[in-house]
Amino acid sequence: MGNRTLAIIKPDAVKKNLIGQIIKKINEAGFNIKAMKMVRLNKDSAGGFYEVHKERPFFNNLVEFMSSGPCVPIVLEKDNAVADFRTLIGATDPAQADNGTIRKLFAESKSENVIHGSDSDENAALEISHFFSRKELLENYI
Ligand code: FUP
Repeated sequence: MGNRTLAIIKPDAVKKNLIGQIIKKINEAGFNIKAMKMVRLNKDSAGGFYEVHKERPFFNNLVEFMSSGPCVPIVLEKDNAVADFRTLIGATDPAQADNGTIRKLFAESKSENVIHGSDSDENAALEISHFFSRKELLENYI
């Protein structure tokens, strides 16, 4: 078991039926799936998740987009999970992302860029708790 990061397969990728291809890339890069679900965020929840960006000009669009359809939050485990997952997804703007990254392969714009990855261990812990209860993370029954 390594450390953890939070991924979200965003609504654009879900609409384009890319969930399977994206999870395949994630597993091939050595990440293990610890927890996963499909949810539809409302605007309050999407705004809360991206609270750090609330003064930015793109905030309203971001909240609109992230609540526009279901998304797939996933808790991933790997040594060096946060940094390695940021490398795997590539730059925020797919036009700037390295070849072979998930955003380069599948995303079309900076605002609708297919996937989220936590940017620090501290934020990973906060973001995981936004979506998953202790029970969902630690126990395997419902
Ligand atoms: P990232 O860490 O790569 O997901 O990027 P940021 O945390 O900087 O931004 C979070 C999300 O805000 C992006 F995924 C998409 C959106 N965004 C824009 O729409 N426009 C921008 O100029 C920057 C970010």
